[in-house]
Amino acid sequence: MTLAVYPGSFDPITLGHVDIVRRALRTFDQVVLAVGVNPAKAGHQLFDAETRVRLARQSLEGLAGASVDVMPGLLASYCEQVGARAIIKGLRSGTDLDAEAPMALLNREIGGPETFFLAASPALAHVSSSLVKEAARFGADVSGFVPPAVAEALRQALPGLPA
Ligand code: COD
Repeated sequence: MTLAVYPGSFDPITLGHVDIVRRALRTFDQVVLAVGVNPAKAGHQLFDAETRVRLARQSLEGLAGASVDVMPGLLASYCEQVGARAIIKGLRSGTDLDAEAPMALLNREIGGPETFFLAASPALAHVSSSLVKEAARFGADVSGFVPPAVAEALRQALPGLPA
């Protein structure tokens, strides 16, 4: 049984994230989407960890082999704790690679497993949680970029959004 951890902030989960989980499951038996803390984003989140986990669970419902967990600390330690053989990351651009490559090396050097990069699907490569939130704050319909449960949660968190 091969288990991979897909870590991120997931504030909130988007269709880009769901696509990465679905595609990772073609190679790994189980994929745990781990809702973690990115120190650069801490304090700026729209949704608390509990809500991000709930939305991720609703978004991955029915996807055999996928599960969702909270990762409050170090990714490498979490991977050891759950017996993960791989870390999954999605790459949308060269900018993502520049940010992710040092993390992959550091995670390996501190005892974590290898990182496997999946290229974003072209149709979703422009989608990010940050852009979705920004567009939603200004009243855009973002239902084409996020699962239905997330679109509903955004409507509740940002009451100015169109129904
Ligand atoms: N298509 C494909 N992939 C995508 C898309 C898309 N449209 N959108 C995002 N992704 C990918 C991202 O490239 C990333 O791989 C992943 O999805 C998650 O993205 P985010 O933005 O939700 O999450 P991040 O980048 O903020 O997550 C950062 C972590 C929480 C993973 C990081 O800070 C971490 O590992 N924290 C734990 C503490 C730790 O161990 N630190 C040491 C790190 S070396």
